[in-house]
Amino acid sequence: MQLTAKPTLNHALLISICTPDFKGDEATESLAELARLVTTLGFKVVGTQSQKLSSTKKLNVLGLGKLAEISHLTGNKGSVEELDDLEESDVSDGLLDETDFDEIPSDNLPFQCADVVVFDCDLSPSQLRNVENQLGVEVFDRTGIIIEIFSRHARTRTARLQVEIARLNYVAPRLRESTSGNKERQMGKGAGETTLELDRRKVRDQLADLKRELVSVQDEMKGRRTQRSELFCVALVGYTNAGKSSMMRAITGSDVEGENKLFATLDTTVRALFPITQPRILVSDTVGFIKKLPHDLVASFHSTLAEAHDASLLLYVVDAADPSFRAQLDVVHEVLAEVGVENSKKLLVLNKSDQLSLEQQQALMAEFPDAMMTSTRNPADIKKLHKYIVGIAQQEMIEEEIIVPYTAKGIIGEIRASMSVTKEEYDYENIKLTVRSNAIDLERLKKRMKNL
Ligand SMILES: Nc1nc2c(ncn2[C@@H]2O[C@H](COP(=O)(O)OP(=O)(O)OP(=O)(O)O)[C@@H](O)[C@H]2O)c(=O)[nH]1
Ligand SMILES: [Mg+2]
Repeated sequence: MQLTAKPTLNHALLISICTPDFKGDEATESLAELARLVTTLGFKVVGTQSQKLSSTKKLNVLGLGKLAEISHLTGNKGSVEELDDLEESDVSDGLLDETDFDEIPSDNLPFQCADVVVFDCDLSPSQLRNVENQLGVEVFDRTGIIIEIFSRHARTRTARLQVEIARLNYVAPRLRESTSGNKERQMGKGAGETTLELDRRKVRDQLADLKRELVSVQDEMKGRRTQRSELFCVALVGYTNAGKSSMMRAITGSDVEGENKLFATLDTTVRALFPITQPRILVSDTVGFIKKLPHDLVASFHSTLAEAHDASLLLYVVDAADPSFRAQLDVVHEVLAEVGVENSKKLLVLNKSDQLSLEQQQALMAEFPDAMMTSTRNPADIKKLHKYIVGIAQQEMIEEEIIVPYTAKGIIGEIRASMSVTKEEYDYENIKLTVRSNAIDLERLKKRMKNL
């Protein structure tokens, strides 16, 4: 198993282990999602296979029959033939009887040999090594795939650091498994230290360095957030590919990248709502979520999601055209609760309405009466959302009357540039402005007025 992906096109065979935990179509949906993940990574899916198991905890995750079948589909490169000679009873008792195997009907045979096998579940380091030896091809589990995508998509220093920490945490136990028994001495090792111990020490040191660096970067980010804290902030949160970045681009008039691939955004971007309001309203785009998001990755995105934590309004963007959006929304709620985001006002945004019929849209609005139906491709919807956001921001503002002498021209200009002026009255010496703004800005203004 290798985590530094190769640029060559890999032909992937996907394997679903159907445990009793899966309900209804969950296994099929999850496998379809895995196919999208694997495609995002640049692999070509050449086939899918499924195996029914009582649990994924046993050392051998594949039964003999299935193993032989998959070995055939991957070019018989591993040690599986030896297993053919074994009796069924010699194999892990976690497997159900061969007759109990319940194939997903969508199983299809690859038209070409697969050189990578991807499991739609997490495998322990020993399970992974076992099956890799049996098949003789590279094997990934779901977490491995997600971490690989995150590694490739991370652009800023913070995202890179967070992903690298998660990757090393994932690699560390696999490193132990893959090099155990190697007692060779190497340069740079301490007395009596094995290669494995040396490798582990290197990973530990690297992790410590990365964590230190992350803390300093996070302090910087925190500083920047504090500077903005008096402004009304909106955060776009949701499942990967729901359309958050597209929405961000539409409501801020910016060129934030939005792509039809999973986890296009790994860094938080912050922009002002457009058309610009007084005071400005900030919008932040965040990392997308996915089912079974590795725990380390959730933890590592804690700081990225701090934007959502500080937001006064959360827009839960869902791809309403995806039949599994309700389950996806549950995942979003779970992850946000896990990172401690449960504050603020919320709006459910049923996006991609252009993909729905009128009847489907009406049914969804009846099911979610408080939601807003949008398409990022419809300017009228973007206007409606802009108006909604401004309305909520206004509710949070305080109205005050400020009397400014005509002589203080600078201050009048500043008020107009940073606050919403709802009324103006003029007398001989002063201008009386009714303004709406946040408490901090108003306090600051009043202090300055006193010193005039
Ligand atoms: N039909 C349709 N497609 C949309 C709409 N909004 C976004 N998309 C498409 O959906 C895909 C994903 O959009 P993104 O904006 O990248 O999604 P995201 O939520 O930011 O995804 P991550 O960054 O991976 O979390 C892109 O191909 C968009 O063009 C919409 O309203 N209608
Ligand atoms: Mg995005």
